[in-house]
Amino acid sequence: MEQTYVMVKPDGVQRGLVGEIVSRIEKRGLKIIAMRLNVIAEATAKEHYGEHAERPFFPSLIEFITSGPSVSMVVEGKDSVKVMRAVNGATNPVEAAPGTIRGDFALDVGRNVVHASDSPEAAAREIAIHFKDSEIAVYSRIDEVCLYE
Ligand code: DAT
Ligand code: MG
Repeated sequence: MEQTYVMVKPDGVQRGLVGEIVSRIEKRGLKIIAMRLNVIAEATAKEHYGEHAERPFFPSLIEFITSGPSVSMVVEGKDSVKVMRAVNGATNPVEAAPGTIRGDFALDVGRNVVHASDSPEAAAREIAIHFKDSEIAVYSRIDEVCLYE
């Protein structure tokens, strides 16, 4: 089973969307195997978004992502990287399809509510940035016999 890193960004927390977003992940059949609410440290945010360090929006992205509490998760399931990107919708919410989190709850690319890793390699890197091994729970969900063929 594949793992991915998911974040409800500070705008999602402030707007009371944590439950809605967690619910969508759970109902899809994906399993939450780690979860934490905290204010991400600046150095952690810069490491997380390292690939964007040279982009003009990088300073405002770091300021925003560290501006208040966010919820970090490790999510596991079949093709979870691809599935979570689809659940989140397009980066620019204007382009995000209705039914996706961004397509239902966001309008501005700089306030797009959620993050999910864009590849299995990025997922492994991001999970290691945000969680220790001991914070990740290995367990079966009782509905897995119905979810998977
Ligand atoms: P994603 O979050 O879909 O993986 P990304 O990795 O390209 O998208 O960018 C990371 C975040 O940076 C994105 O969620 C919002 C912000 N961002 C991206 N492009 C931006 C832009 N042109 N202007 C402002 N913020 C932007
Ligand atoms: Mg990205």
